[in-house]
Formats: sequence, C-alpha cells, structure tokens
Amino acid sequence: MNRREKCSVNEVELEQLWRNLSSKVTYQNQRREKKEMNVSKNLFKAALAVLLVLSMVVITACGGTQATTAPKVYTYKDMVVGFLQTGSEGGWRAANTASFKETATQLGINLKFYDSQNDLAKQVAGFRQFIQDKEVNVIVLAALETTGWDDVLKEAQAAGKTVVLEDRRIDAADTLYATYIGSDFALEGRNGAVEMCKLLANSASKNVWELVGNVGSSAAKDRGQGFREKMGDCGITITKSQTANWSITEGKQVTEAWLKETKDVQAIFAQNDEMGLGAIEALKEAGLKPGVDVKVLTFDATAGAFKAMLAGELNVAVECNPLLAPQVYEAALKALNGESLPKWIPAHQGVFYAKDAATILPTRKY
Ligand code: GYE
Repeated sequence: MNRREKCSVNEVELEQLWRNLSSKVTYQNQRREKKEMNVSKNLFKAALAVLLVLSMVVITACGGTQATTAPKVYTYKDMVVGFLQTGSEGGWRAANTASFKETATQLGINLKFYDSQNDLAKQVAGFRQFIQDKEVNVIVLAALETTGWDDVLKEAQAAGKTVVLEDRRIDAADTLYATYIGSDFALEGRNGAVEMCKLLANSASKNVWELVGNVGSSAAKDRGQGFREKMGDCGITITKSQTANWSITEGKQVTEAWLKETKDVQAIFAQNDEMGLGAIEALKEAGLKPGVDVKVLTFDATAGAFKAMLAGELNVAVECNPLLAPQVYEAALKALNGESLPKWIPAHQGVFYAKDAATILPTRKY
C-alpha cells in the first residue's frame, strides 16, 4: 500500500474520527443543553412554588382565600321575592298588593305572590314553602299577627334567605330579619286621639266606640294603645270596643248591635276606613247623622274615606301609606348585597280633613 492510499485511508479514519467526535460533541452539547434546560425548568418550578407559597401566606394573612372570589353584586333582576300578603280585606290591602305587583314588573323582579287569606296558619305554611323554594332569595312578610314567627325566621336564616317585614311589625328579635318597613301605628293612634279631641271639643260627653282590626296584629294593637295614650288629654272614654276585622260588613254589624243597646255615643274611632264606612251605614239606618250627630274618624285615608268626607259623613282620616313596595325592594336589594340597614324604615304619612277632601281626592293613588 503506497503512501497516497495510506493517506486516503487516514483521511477516511480522520473523517470518521471527526464525525464521531462532532456527534459526541453534539450529543454532549445536547445533553448539556438538556441538563441546563432541566435546571432552568426546575428553577422555574421552584420559583413558581415559592411564589405560590408566598401569595398563600399573604392571602391567609389578609383573611382567607375567599378574597379571591369577588362577592356577587345582586341587581333587581336577580331577585326572586316570595311575598306573604295578609289577604284581600279592603282598599288599603288592594293598594298594597298592587304596589308590589306593579313595582316588581317595573324593576324586573320575579315576584311569587302568596295570599294568606287572613289565616295565620296558612301564612306560616306559605313562609315555609318559600324557605324550601330554592329560587327564592328574598321573603317579604306582612304579618297577620305579631307573635309566632321566631321558629320560621330562624329556619329562613339557616337557609340563607333575606327576610324583610312590610306593613306590620312583629315581636321577634330584630336579628332575625333585615328590616321592617311600615308605619308608626302608635303615632297614628296618638294623632287620632288629638284629632278626636278637636272634633269633640264642644261636646259635653265624649263617649267613643272603637272598631278594632284583626286581633293580634300590630296595626290594631298599636293604634289602640296610641289612641289611649292621648285620649285622656280631653277626657275621652272608650265605652265600647270590639274587632270588626277591617271589614265594612262587620263594621256595620258591630255598630248596629251597639246601637240597639244605646245611642249615647259621640264618636266612632274606626281603626280603618272600611269599618268606619260600615259604621256610617249603621248610624244612618239608626236615624243618626254620621259626621254630625256622631263624629267619625278612621285610619288609612283611601279613596272611600275621601268620598265619605265629601259627603260630610266622615270627619278625619289618618293616613297610612300602602305604597311600600319601592322602599321594600330597595332595602331587600341592599340586604342581598350585604349592606346593613336600620331595623325600622318608617313609611311616609299624614292626616286629612273633610274640608280638604275635594282638593286632595283627585291626587290620590289609592
Ligand atoms: O289599616 C287596614 C288593613 O296593616 C296598615 O291592614 C294595615 C292595615 C290597614 O287591613 O286597612
């Protein structure tokens, strides 16, 4: 083998050597790169882990993990309201019910209306239905009576329902409901007595007959108590008092029965317009002039009372505002969004006299 051939063989070996060398080098480079990659990967993972631990420490130090999920902000369209109405006993109640239905439509609230038919057991059963109803997030209660609510209110609280009282207060602890929106019935009663004193200012005797609302309701209890707080200022005596369940028919029947016993009465204190209108019918049938021979004072100031004032048969109507829905829905939305509320949000109201009836009646919504 001559030198050239030896050289070409060396070149081949050299080339083969080179290729091996460069592939080794490549392989080592690749291994090093991979190693470096792994190292940086591990470093990255470690850094991430440290970051995670650090942020958990910070989050826990700032009060738990919930902070991460922003609380839901409710709007009226998220509200599903279970409304427990007392029943449909008269003009005031009809206006109150209409206020809830119309305002719910305007605001896009899903309203589930429950008519308790003036039966407390039915109302409590309806309350439990709304507690079980997963859709309902707000329960609005117009309580038929002041007592008997503690248990269902605790159940509602345990079920996460927001409870708002409207129209009538109850005797349960105010920690069991968000707020109460309604009138100061005791103040209405006191205002009623002050007005009755004016009506009987020239009357030697001041015998007054009281027609009471449904027994056990805050409206009936507080109006009666408020009236009694002030009646002594002018020597008024309540000589007869009986429930007529807010109804015109029973108001008439009770007054008729009393008139059969005696006509020694100077005024009727009717705890709502309907019972007063019933008494007016009974007085007329007994030959007496309502508003003249016997003064008539009522509560609510619905259109029926204004018409009787215009007829001169009713002297004074102490207003009780039934249009409570806007205030109630606003409060319920605030409560759903975790805002704290005063435990009582008074309703706006006034006192109306027969002399102003013609001007005011056209402006009345109920
Ligand atoms: O006076 C009467 C209704 O709770 C204020 O209930 C309401 C009373 C109102 O039946 O007319």
